[in-house]
Amino acid sequence: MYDAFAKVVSQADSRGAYISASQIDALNAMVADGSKRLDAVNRITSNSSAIVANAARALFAEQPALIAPGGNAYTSRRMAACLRDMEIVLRYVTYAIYSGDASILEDRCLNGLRETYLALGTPGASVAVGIGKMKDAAIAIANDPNGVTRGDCSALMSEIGSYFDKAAAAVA
Ligand code: PEB
Repeated sequence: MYDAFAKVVSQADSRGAYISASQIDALNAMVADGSKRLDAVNRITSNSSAIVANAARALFAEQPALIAPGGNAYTSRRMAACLRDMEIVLRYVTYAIYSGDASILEDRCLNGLRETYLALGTPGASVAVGIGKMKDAAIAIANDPNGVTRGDCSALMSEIGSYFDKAAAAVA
């Protein structure tokens, strides 16, 4: 498991090289913009229940077969498992945002998830749709200019989007 700093160190070490000036510049920029990152994590974390519940509602409105008898989210037990899964993915995405690196998301959440869903008979493509809806909601919340110092958050927002995309692609 890496963060943005440990990854650079590990890559330099495996080459037996010093950390390059461009790598230092990139990490320096990440530190300089660090409050944006922490604000984004804080906002997503503190709205996580709403992000999950709204994404799930929208998913079931689009794909009602999931909650009809025989569906993959039918019965309270499966519904609970589904909401829990979405919450797990969102939580790991927040870890990736915080550390500026996708490895914790990849290693501890996405690795083997497609195979798990195949074995369970859970439709990965539907999970991916749910993740896409969480992405839109999370970015809308994280990118809200009200209540924070205003600045350009476009790079951070596309980084955040990339973690959701990675999660969706891993199960679709
Ligand atoms: C992954 N999900 C489920 C299971 C596991 C995961 C391991 C089987 C064990 C259990 O039921 O608890 N667990 C989950 C995860 C990690 C982990 C991401 C990462 C660390 O440890 N059903 C739907 C939707 C979708 C869904 C499409 C969006 O109709 C999910 C939510 N996951 C779902 C369902 C089950 C499940 C299990 C319904 C239960 C399947 C079943 O028992 O029939």
